[in-house]
Amino acid sequence: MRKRVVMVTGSAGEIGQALIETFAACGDTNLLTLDLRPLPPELEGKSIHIVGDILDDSLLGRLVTEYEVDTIYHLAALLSTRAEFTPELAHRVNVEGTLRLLRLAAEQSEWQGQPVRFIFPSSIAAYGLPDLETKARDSRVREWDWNTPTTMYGCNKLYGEMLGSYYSTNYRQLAADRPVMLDFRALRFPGLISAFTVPSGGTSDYGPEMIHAAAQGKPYACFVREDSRIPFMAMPDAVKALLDLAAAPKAALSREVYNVTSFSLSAGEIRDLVLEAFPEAQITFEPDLRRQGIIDSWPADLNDNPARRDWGWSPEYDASRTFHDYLIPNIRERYR
Ligand code: AKB
Repeated sequence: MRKRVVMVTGSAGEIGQALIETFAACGDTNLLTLDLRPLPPELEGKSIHIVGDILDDSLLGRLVTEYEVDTIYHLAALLSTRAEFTPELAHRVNVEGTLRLLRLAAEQSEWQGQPVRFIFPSSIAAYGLPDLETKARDSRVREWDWNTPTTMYGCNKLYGEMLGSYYSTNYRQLAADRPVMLDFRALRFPGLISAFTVPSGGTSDYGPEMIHAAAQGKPYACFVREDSRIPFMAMPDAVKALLDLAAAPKAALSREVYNVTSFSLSAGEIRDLVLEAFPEAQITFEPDLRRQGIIDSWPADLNDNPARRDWGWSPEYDASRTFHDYLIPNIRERYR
């Protein structure tokens, strides 16, 4: 008999590692994790980990002969800055990879006779505001506002959302016998900040990089202007959002894609919070005009009312708790 599992792609990444820790702490889920890289030693044994590529059809084929997939957290992606340097590779991983996982979930749903849940982290990169005046005016964007991304990653995420919607509502719409379809749910995340991992390849990375550099006594030159403002979220809230959305009753959901956010800070405000904890920190601002352009096109804040209303989304970490209770003590400990 095939083993029933929850599958996590991109599991060696920032969200993946935090998700594995959370599942392992509950102890009642068989986790099948997949990534190009092995997991860090502290996560070994907490999942059945496969080192492999989501673009490898024969690997995916082999996995479904051995496992019955209950839910997929499809986290594998190339982030926004990295994707601008390798746009075609980003398209392959972010779009073709997502398509392959959606097809796997569609086949599993049909074979099991019940919908496989497909949880997809999207991003504020799905938005593209045309200028700073609009960004200041339309500060709390709704899901359907400004879906005009300027980056390859943003285009990939927006299209990934649309593909997920297609597979969950219109897949094989002309077939005489409509299959059982998958259950697609997506979150548009703000910039995420973890105390335990440092991001790579993103454009919102200046937030976490500033904090991790200060804790190590390293100078940090922030690549965006002091007044640059985007929303952020602490990693424990990101994991909570994924799990809460996955657990929500289908009937409560009025949409497939939900904004979620916690707090919004300018780069200068992050610097001030970092200086409170690390008064010796050397933080300067040396904007890189190209990366600045990406941040300027992302919203200053998100309207997450539908998530609050439909499935009770409520972050547990505001800016103060994120810094004082989560980031500063854990990061201090990490670099001690
Ligand atoms: C990035 O900067 O690319 C990501 C994101 C906001 O999705 N952190």
